[in-house]
Amino acid sequence: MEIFRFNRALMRAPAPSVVDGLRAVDAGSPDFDGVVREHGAYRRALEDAGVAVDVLAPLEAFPDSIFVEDAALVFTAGAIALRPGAPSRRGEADEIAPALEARFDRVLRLEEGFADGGDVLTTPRGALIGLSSRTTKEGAATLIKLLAMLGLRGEAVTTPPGVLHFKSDCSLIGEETILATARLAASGVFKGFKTILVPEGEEGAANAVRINGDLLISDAYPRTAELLDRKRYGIVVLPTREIAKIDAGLSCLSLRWFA
Ligand code: CIR
Repeated sequence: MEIFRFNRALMRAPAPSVVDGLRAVDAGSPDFDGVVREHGAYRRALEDAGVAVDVLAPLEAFPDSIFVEDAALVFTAGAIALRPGAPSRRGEADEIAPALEARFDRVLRLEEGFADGGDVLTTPRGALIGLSSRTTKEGAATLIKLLAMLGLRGEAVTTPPGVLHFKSDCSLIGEETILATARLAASGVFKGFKTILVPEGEEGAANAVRINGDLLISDAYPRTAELLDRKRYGIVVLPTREIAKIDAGLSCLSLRWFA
């Protein structure tokens, strides 16, 4: 399936400052070595799925910069450097722009409003842009214009209150199928798609990553793993205990595209 066909990815190595990453609720800081291990396991999973991974140098000044998904969007047609909504993350777009310039013929920049890539779900019908505490109406409207320049459709939708990013609560796992939390699916935003709901209490499992034939999911959600395994998804279970302490899931650790 075209939409899941990837052969290139960008990641950023964790800096020791990652232990100070943003979090909504402080349940203790992640362990640096643990983050490095989770990052390494993720990288190997991408490589096993047939993707060539470039890992950018760590940025001590930006604790959350390993979550490269929030600073940019990447497509075969080109890349967009975004404007992350959290003040401490704003500079990440400038930091990633040269890496995008080196890899894409066309790099656009979001100049107005704010938008995090974690709020953008790309589907075969276009991109759903969740308005959130990080992505503003102005950012979404500007992004829709930039997506159009790359030949893509964009649409602003809502994110449930209290949810960090739109994709914290959903992922595209089949061309017509979205894995989602009940609270997000209830908003009606996935009309026309098939939805698979994650079991109650496993909301974090909705942030999964489909790459080629593999579906990367977190090891913290056994009931979701069983459900997806029964449906014959090629699941690859990855550790996320440390990055979860700073509100991260799997999609945010990489930018993926087909070149
Ligand atoms: C943040 O709050 O920005 C980071 N601590 C976590 C970002 C996770 N990114 C994502 O879900 N796309």
